[in-house]
Parts: sequence; structure tokens; C-alpha cells
Amino acid sequence: MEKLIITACLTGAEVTREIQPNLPITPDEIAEAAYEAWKAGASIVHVHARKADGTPTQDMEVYREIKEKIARKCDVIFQPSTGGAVWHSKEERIQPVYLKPEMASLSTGTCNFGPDVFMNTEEYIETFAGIMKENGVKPEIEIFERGMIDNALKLVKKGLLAMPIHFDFVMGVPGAIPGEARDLVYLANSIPAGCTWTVAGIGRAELPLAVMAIVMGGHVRVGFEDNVFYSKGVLAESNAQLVARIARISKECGREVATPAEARKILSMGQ
Ligand code: KMH
Ligand code: ZN
Repeated sequence: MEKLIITACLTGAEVTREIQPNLPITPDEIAEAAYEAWKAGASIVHVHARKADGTPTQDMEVYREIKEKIARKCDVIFQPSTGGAVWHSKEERIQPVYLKPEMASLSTGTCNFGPDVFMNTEEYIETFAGIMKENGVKPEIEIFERGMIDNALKLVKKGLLAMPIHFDFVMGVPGAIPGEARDLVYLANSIPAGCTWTVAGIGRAELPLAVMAIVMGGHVRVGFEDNVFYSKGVLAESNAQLVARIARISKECGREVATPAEARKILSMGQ
């Protein structure tokens, strides 16, 4: 089995300091959280930028500052979000891709997102994929429902996305695919051979799905964007604490954890 790639989703667009007092918000805090997560075993950081007051922003200059501050500390793979917050426009959402990060997230379908709608029309998806291709950015395909896999494969047919695809199964968002074991088996069995996948379990689905991914040969995403707790009713101290637990479990299962350089190879990046 390949080594395990751990992604740390450090901040997200929805979590607040009221919910998680240790949420990193400023570029300095996000860069420090990325560095701590990397030391704990993360090879990718999925990043959402925030304004100083904590509001989510897709401002390219804020992402630039975060990207540069992280790069000064370590070689972790920087993966900005193109999902942003549900109320961001298409034009705002794509901004960080113009910084030519190694990776960026790309959701390939619309779904309910709690009381809101996370909008990804065919036009959004194709525009985002085209701009990522032009800028040499590897998309991580965010899957919230089974049909989104097929939408990603349509991009391959249209020449907008290269194989092998790296998928991220985001499971347990209220209104989208649940985070049951059978759902993960279903998604993992629904992607083409040679593709890679990671799982981002939301809330209490995070740890059980991560453990499944470790033994199934998938990869794992953990962090405050997806889950703010360490255990029931106990807030996590940091993103790094959540990463360290996954690294520990994986090693106990006999699966070593990938460095960023190893993750780049596993994900066929830069070839
Ligand atoms: N904040 C969600 C509405 C992504 O980063 O690509 C979308 C999201 C997906 O987080
Ligand atoms: Zn995100």
C-alpha cells in the first residue's frame, strides 16, 4: 500500500472562534498552523483565507501572503480553496488559482450545504477546471455526492482534467452524502482504476472514515474545517493534534505517512 497522505484543512469558511477558540485566522496564524500540521505528518494543507475580522475572503492578496508565509516555513503542499463560502461569487472563488499553487480544490457539482446551497453549475466547473489547467494547478476533485464523480470524468473527456484524478470524498455535510461506512465503500468503488482518493469526514464522521481510509488504501483529511472536536464534547487543541492522531493510527496499522515529496509522487504531480 502507498504511504498515507494526510491533508490538514486548517480553517474552512464556516467555523468561528466562538465555536473553536484555537481557529487560525490571520495569515501568520494559518502559516503557523500549517507548519505545526506538517511537523505532525500533514503533506497537504487545504486553506481558506479570512479577513482580519474573521470573515471568509477569496482575496488573492490574502492567499498570496499565506502561501508565501507557509513556503518560508516548510515544503507542505499548499492547496487553496475554490469553494470559498456559499455566498462567494464565481469570480471571487477562482482568485487563488492565479497564484499558481501546486493544487487547488475543485467541486464538481451542486449540493445542499446545511440550510444553504453550494453552487457548482456545469459552467462554473468547466471555467474553474480550464483556469486550473492554464495555470498548471492540480485539482483535488471535491465529491459531495456520487454524481459528481461522473461530472469530473466529463471534464477528462473534454480535455479539461488530466488522469489520474485525485478525489476528496467530503462526507457527512448535512444535505449531501452521509458519512456511513457503506457510503465510503460505494464512492471508493465508483472511481476509475489508477485514481487516488482521500476522505474528509464531517464532524463525528471524521475519525471512523479516516480509520477506514487508512486500511482501504485511501488517504485522509482532518482539521477544523471539517471537525473541531478531539472526542465527544472535547474540543481539539489544534489542527496538528488531529493530524498527529491520524499519523499515529496509520503507523500502528503498518502504514507509513508520506512526506510532501512522497505525496507529490503518489499524486502524479509535476510530471
Ligand atoms: N465552504 C464550502 C461551501 C472547497 O473548499 O473546495 C465549500 C468548500 C469546498 O469548503
Ligand atoms: Zn474547503
